[in-house]
Amino acid sequence: MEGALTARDRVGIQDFVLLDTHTSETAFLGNLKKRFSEDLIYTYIGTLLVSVNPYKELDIYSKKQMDIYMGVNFFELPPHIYALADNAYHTMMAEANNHFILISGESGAGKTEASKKILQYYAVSCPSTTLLDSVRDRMLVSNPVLEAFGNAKTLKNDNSSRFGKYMDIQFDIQGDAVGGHILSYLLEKSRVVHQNHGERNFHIFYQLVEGGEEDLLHQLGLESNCQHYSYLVQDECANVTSINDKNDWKTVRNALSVIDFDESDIQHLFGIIASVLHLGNVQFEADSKGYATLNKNTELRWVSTLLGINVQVLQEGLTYRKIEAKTDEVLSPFTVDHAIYARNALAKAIYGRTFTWLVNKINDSMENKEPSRKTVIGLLDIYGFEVFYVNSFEQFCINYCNEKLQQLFIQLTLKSEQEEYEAEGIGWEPVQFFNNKIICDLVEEKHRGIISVLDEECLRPGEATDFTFLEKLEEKMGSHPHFITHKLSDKKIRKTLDRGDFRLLHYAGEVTYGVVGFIDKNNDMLYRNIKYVMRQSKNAIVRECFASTESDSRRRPETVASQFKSSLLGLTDILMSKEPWYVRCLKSNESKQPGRFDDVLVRHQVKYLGLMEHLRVRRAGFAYRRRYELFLQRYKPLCPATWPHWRGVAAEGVEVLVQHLGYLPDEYKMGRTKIFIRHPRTLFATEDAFEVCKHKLASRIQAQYKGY
Ligand code: AD9
Ligand code: MG
Repeated sequence: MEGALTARDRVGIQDFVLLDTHTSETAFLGNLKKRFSEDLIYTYIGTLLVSVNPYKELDIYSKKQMDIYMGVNFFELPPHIYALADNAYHTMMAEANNHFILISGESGAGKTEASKKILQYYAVSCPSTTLLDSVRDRMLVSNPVLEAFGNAKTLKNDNSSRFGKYMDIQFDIQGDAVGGHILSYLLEKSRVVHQNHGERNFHIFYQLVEGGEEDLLHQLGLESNCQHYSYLVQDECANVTSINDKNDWKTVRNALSVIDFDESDIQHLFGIIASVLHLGNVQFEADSKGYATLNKNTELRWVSTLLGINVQVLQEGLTYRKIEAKTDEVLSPFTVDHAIYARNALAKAIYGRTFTWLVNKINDSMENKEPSRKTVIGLLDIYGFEVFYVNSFEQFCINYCNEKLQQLFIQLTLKSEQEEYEAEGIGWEPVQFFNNKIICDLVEEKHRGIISVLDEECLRPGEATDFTFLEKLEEKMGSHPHFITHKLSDKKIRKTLDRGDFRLLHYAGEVTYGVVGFIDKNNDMLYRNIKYVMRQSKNAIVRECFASTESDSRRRPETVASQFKSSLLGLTDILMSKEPWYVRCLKSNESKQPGRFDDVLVRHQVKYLGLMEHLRVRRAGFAYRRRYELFLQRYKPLCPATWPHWRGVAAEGVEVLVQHLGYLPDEYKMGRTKIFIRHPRTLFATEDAFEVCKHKLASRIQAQYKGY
């Protein structure tokens, strides 16, 4: 009988910790599915937020909704990304420390959307002054600009992030959002010159060609037709129903003026985008000796005009390599294949460096120069785990990055949580979990990991090939339980592998990588003479991008994978110094259909993201812990025996205090240095009492609690 259904039957449980059936995967999925069918895409596991992509617009992100969540205790309202954002914000304000929100999940699960919602919440809801409005506007519009240059349609997601993004949002002591800073990670540059079937190049190219004003296109020598550009038509999917390039162009164009771009910056920036398109159309022919020549060079002329580089110099840069002999320089001509390679390398370099320039420019515009104390909330939105039919170096890097973030999650939740109970002497039944450290080591270990083997091969130019790299891997990794190749596998598995493949058993599933292109992409070579040529550019951005900050010495530059590895280690350090919050995004189905919940797909993600283990630790564990001294310092006005001073040992003061507040024995435990509180509700009640008390004793207390 419909009427007999309770709200709980209908909408499920909003916090898995409260799910009273035993913590089985089936009960977990049942609850997620029930909520999803009611358009309730968010569910908590304690303070962790699980989000299931609805693939349809929901009316839950209005200003009115933001107001509802502002300053309200986490568990009093239905789960929402705003509640998590608000909780992180208020904790940051109360504790005056730095936080970060780790948003994870596979490609298309909804990470970028979640990170945008959080940023909007801070920009719209936090206290404001007119002066600050411009900083906030810039923070907000930085998104469409970076997405235009750094996102693209893939087979998994029409707006897939092809770079990793970590953004600090800075707050001043009053809680105003006063500035921002972005760190970007490894852009998938190869997309500029090549896209797999069914995928597109970066959005900005289509936006410019489809949406650019007639005058502008004329100035840039562009035709208003994507089909004309070989870098855009490789997969013949320029039009995507979910994307409106013309409208997006207007948004980006408008955003650029908000972020302090003057007309000359804009002209130079679009000059670069257009020059990349023209470069893609530059064709070479073989002369009688088989060397590359340029027959029809209209396209090259456009590149030359737009970049402000002499056409002869440019042509020479694309068809010859300068080799420095003992006393002289010798020009060595390219074959056609070689020239195409050099042309593509140049297009990738120009685009990649311009992207970095753009991030720096956006950072300048969001910078807050006030020297006052600031705290930050960091937002991490990276490319999600991905498996395609063909996987290459790019997927290897992206999936390695996801392994690292999973490892961080494990360290901060499952592992350290349990280690802390042990260290604090809290009785505890350990929860078993799969630790993916073994896969991280397989990829990154010094001298022995896949990246080291690849780097070693990259040091043997002329001798090493992608296949010798594979052989070395087989020698070194042979018996590793997460690594197989055609040669190393048994008959049944061998059928599923090509001779040029290696397969990694990632935490999120198996991925087969084709080795072709690994050495080349890891070296990311750009001939020195073409770099010199670029430095002569009259286009200010190009000149800046190729300015000789990188040493011209003969020392080998760090390889792409090694650079990426170091930047991820740096990121881990940044995150480890802050307090974590988690959003785990789940993909509801593979075909991007609104409202469809694919049980098998969701179950798989719940498994590999370790959500059940997290729930078990949470249910049996303690949501909140604080050092005795800090806990007492904050809440001592709530008990006559501890106010205004407790003269004894802090732990005893805390015991007196919580007895006075009526904590039940099951609700908390006393560790060696900290009090552990099982459920946030208990703490929220204490916090509410503290707020009331603060108002009552306003002047006396507030003097003591300045800064809280
Ligand atoms: V990737 O790793 O960058 O390839 P993301 O970032 O995880 O991936 P994204 O946020 O881009 O995925 O979401 C993919 C698409 O799902 C969006 O373009 C939306 O169409 C859809 N989506 C995601 N989250 C929501 C939501 N909260 N409400 C409605 C959503 N639609
Ligand atoms: Mg994304």
